[in-house]
Amino acid sequence: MIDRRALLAGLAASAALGGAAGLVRLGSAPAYAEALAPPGEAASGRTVNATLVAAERPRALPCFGGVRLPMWTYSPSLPVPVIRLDHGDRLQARLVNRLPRPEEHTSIHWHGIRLPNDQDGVPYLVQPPVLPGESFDYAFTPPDTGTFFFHSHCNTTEQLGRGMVGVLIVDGDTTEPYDADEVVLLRDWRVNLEGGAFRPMVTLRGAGRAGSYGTVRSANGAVNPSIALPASADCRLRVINCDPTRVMDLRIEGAEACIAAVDGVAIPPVPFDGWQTGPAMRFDLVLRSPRSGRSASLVDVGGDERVELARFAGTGPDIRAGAFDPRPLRAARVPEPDLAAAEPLAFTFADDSGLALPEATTPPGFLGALCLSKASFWTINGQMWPEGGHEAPPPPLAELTLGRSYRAALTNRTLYDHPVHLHGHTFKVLGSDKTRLPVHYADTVLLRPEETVEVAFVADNPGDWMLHCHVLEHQETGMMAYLRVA
Ligand SMILES: [Cu+2]
Repeated sequence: MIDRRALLAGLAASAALGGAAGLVRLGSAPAYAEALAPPGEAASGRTVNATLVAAERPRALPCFGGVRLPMWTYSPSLPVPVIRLDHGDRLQARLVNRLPRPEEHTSIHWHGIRLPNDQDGVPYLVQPPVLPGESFDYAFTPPDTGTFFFHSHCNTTEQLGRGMVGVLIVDGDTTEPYDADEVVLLRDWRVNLEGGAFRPMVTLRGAGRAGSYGTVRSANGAVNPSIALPASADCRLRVINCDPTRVMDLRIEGAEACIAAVDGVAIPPVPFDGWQTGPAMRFDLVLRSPRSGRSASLVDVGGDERVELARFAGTGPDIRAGAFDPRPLRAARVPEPDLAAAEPLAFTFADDSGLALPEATTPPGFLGALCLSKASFWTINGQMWPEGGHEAPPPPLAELTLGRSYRAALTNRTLYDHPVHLHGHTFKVLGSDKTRLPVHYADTVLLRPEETVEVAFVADNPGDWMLHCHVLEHQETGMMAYLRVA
């Protein structure tokens, strides 16, 4: 149970820090300070049931240009299933494995949800792998509202690469309804459309460098779609980067917007001037949509050339005439770390410098059942996720005391980006030695080359929790470990 006074004190401190940096509009503070009640108090008594059948379903997404590809998905819903809960609802989800390849086991990791360890979906570590023909039942009540997603946690490069992703939204964080609420799911696809096939999801060259990029970029399964929004309205956009590989530098052109949540966790609205968004990272924008007949764009300026990913078209009569002053979300209930008493930790993300990076582009051949590649390139604190893989996991990288606050320096000693994800907990992101960021909370933190980001968190969730890079080829070639909280 969170101490409400401690939570509010922490929020006031965050607002003061942000205010000092000139980023937080003070007018937003009172509504933002209306913290969410714990789901126990808000419990709806409702259970939402979902059945997710992992199977091969040949489909032609709009971004495939009419070509059907052997997608692996959780449901016939395209581009992905969206599970929507109210805060306090219990989710009961049955995963059925009907994947066509013998021994292609799977599981579901509910990314960013602070759930009980045995629901976290990491095969071998917290649950048995779910083999073809088998099923597994998940049940939990998400403690936080926000924008989340789910995916498998073994051979994820291929399973997610072929389409096995879903969105999980927990409602109940608005202080006033927005005029629209849209998911914008961003990802690339590694496809050979002429050949009607997926390209190999893993290459040695990619795995040892920035990852193997997709060849077709998409938003909600389409190339640069036009998303209709009510005109001149305050619209919530839930932007999710579920790409296996690509870090996007996302901007809005042609409209005013504020960032209202990062990785599902509300922050006082901050004017949006771009967000470096690594794989698995999300943010919620409130966008004043264009006037009727006009459009705005979501663009990625992170690569060699600017790429327009989606357009937002103002449709119907203009809704709002006044100045853009979006309502904040209600404050989250992530426990506030005690920085004065926090124990220091340091995690260094590096490459195995003894190894020359190969030029070959042949797939290294994944040991599917062990959840790791034969090739290893990456380390955390000098340790590589070893050959025994998930089935015979190494000792934990660190053993943390249940209930204690920790302050961790996450350092990238490589030439490549690493979005670092910790399961079962949410970081408070304190600062970076390279990038200026508002104080915010996140479950996945992007480390640029040679950057150190300081985070803090309360180890309040007992169990074994993965800490890994979310560039999936990096994860599967060594950059993976776990922390034990007991
Ligand atoms: Cu990485």
